[in-house]
Amino acid sequence: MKPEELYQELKKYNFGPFMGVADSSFGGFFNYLDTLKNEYIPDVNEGLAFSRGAGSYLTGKKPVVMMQNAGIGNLINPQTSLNNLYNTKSLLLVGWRGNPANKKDAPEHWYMGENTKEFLELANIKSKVLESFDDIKWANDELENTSTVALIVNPEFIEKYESQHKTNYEMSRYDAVELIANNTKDMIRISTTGMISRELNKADDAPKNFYVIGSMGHASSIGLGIAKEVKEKIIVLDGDGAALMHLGVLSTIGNIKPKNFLHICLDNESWSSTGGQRTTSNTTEIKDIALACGYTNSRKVNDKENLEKVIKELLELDGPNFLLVNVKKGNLEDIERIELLPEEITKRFMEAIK
Ligand SMILES: Cc1ncc(C[n+]2csc(CCOP(=O)(O)OP(=O)(O)O)c2C)c(N)n1
Repeated sequence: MKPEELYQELKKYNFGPFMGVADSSFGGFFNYLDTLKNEYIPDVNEGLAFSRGAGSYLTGKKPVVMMQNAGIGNLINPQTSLNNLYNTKSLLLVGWRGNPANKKDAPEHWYMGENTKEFLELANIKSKVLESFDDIKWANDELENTSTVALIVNPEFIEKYESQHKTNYEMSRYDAVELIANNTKDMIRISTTGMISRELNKADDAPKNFYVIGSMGHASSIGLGIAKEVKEKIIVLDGDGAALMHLGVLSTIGNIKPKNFLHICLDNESWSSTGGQRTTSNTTEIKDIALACGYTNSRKVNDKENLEKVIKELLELDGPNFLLVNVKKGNLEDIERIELLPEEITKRFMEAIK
């Protein structure tokens, strides 16, 4: 199905506005919507997209909330205690990563992939796999009787559409990751979901690397849990999308004030891992938020020379320290998945930091 056809069909039933967090399964639909005026704004996490949708429903709209099935985790609370309780309504489009019928997806998608329908059902959300325009009519009809209905989208079912979102930065994310890796050798490094972990794995795989391949937005919290218990430096490699998804943790970090904590955010103003859709980081000064939350030092760089200089400086200073690195959107071509299974990452990491 072409993104523009899906959009036009949804408009026949007056659906809109559109909101959510991108999924590579149907990243093209996000990219298409972003070319339209006033139809779509990205959110920081799926739960907040959903409650924004509830707000728009209260004004008479028919919101469409879009997400990867991983985002169902962020959705459960506002679904069970907002839409389900108040009968505010939303149509969900949910990307089906880890669908057991498809060839093997990455490990972070296995459990949710096998249980997507069950999770939705348990949250009182009726669902159907999107296969034709009839399913949109079905969803529209169902919304007469219930608060939230989901159309599950198989990867590749919606055709690709190139992202039109442009940014102005020069340094590639991989160059930044490599430089950071070279300057933090043998340190404990916690890297975020998506390509940033893959790029760290390629640049300098090491036993003290903990790759957070799922749980988007949780890398800094994992790092914080470790930082409180060990004396060694902890380097967290975050993305802007991931940092924004659970930005509240900056307050906990600033409150606990671990001296050994360096939080680096690679900000490309995009969800590059899912196709380069824009995030809202261009209007949010995360560096200043970190400082306002109680980080000790917070800096921003956008070229290799300064990146190296500032990392060296921050590693010498007591933390928690924050470094925002502006990088180009885009991923290293043909980068491999991390070979180690998540449980092997845990075992190797625990041995290494003993
Ligand atoms: C809860 C949740 N929502 C969505 C996703 C899909 N997802 C994986 S990586 C990613 C983008 C991460 O963006 P960012 O942190 O900015 O890093 P970048 O890829 O741009 O380097 C998204 C949206 C996910 N894994 N989990």
